[in-house]
Amino acid sequence: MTNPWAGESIGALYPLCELNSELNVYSMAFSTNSDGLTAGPRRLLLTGAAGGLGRVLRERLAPAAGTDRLLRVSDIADLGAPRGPHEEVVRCDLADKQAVDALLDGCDAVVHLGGISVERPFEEIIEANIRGTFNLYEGARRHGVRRVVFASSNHVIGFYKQTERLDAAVLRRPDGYYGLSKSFGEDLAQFYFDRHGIETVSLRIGSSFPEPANRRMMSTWLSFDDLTALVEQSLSTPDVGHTVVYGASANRDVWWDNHAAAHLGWTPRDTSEIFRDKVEAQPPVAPNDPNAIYQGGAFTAQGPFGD
Ligand code: NAI
Ligand code: 15L
Repeated sequence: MTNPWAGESIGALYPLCELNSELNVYSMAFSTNSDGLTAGPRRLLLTGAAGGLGRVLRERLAPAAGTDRLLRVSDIADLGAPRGPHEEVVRCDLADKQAVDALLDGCDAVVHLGGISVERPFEEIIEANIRGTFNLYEGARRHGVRRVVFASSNHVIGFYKQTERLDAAVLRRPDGYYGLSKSFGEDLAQFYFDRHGIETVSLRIGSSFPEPANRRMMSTWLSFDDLTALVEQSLSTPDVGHTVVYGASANRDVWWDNHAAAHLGWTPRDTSEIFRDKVEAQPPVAPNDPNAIYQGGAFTAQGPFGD
């Protein structure tokens, strides 16, 4: 029995959640059809599907032909027509609570990439990222969605120095309004697990682009293949509760320790080393440049806006 999204046990995508009051944790139970597959609708929602990572995952998370799985892709931007019978396209502003409620209807799991992905004035961040992620979890609660993979960011810990080594338990030190919104998203994830049993894997993504653009990204780079494997493991691993994992490839000078997320069984395969000569041909970065000091790099020095 394979999961068309992950090649792993399909059961993890369609859990029925039961509260174990003695342990005060939610445990997962699975119901199966006569064909051995898990019952219930089989629909994965991908938000932010028009963005850089959304375009990658739209293709890579597409269900295999011949299955009855569906991928529902959504964005505030145009996504074009559905790419086949396995795909549904829903244009939706995450800040619109009613629209987001309808967006979650019938979904089993969500990969939540949608929102503003850079530092911007708080008024913009609040709508797409704070209200938007709240609307997403409310929709998930109302429609019985059991699993969210949340695109958090390294900017929740951006004010740590590059000389420090961090695990998932460190105090968050957001480096701007954007980082604060991702920090709020992680808190929402924890709350909706503790209160409602909705499981989340929060991915503190480093820099996921075709290649690292600068020296800082030699540490933070996450290849698209490693990202895809991380998302697949996050969807299919049972009993994740709220797991926080850093998303970086197996780079030489990685700053992050993922021992607390070992249960995801994710091991990055790629490394930024193959780009070192190209990146180091760039002019050197001054020692007092935030890009050389802080894990969040230039984000630590952006804003405030409009003063
Ligand atoms: P992106 O900016 O290319 O894509 C974000 C998408 O969200 C866009 O298509 C945009 O139209 C959509 N969006 C914005 N506001 C929206 C709203 N109100 N309603 C619905 N959709 C809205 O960003 P990218 O690079 O694809 O990143 C995806 C996610 O991963 C983002 O949440 C970002 O914060 C996070 N992330 C990405 C990293 C990277 O290196 N690419 C690093 C860390 C986090
Ligand atoms: C992020 O969170 C952003 O979404 C992305 O555009 C990059 O800036 C990345 O972090 C980074 O830190 O390199």
